[in-house]
Amino acid sequence: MVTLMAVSCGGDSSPTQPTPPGGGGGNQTVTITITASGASQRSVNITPGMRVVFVNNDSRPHEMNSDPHPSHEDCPELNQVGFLNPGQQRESGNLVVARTCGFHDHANPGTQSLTGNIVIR
Ligand SMILES: [Cu+2]
Repeated sequence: MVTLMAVSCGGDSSPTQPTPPGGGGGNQTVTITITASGASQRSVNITPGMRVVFVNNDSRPHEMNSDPHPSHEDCPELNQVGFLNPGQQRESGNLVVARTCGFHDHANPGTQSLTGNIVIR
């Protein structure tokens, strides 16, 4: 189930969000919500060019990065999410390469419930 929310950017200072070049129809996102019990979708399937939005609905910060920990080099697009305070959300970059991207909470690398896989195909 994909929940698309129209969020009006208020005072939240999001970092530079690159506009996808010529994104013809590929401008879609999938949302992964983090709560005290972990990431809500821990396995998502997307098509190349889509992005993943991480929403921190927990009461503590999380830091979402690409596997492997700690180098985070598999899917640099996921590292654009990074540190999320409670209530914050941020998009990944465009995931254009067909592959599987693992993610984890860099602040809690041993917590299985905060890891997951994004399958791009
Ligand atoms: Cu890490």
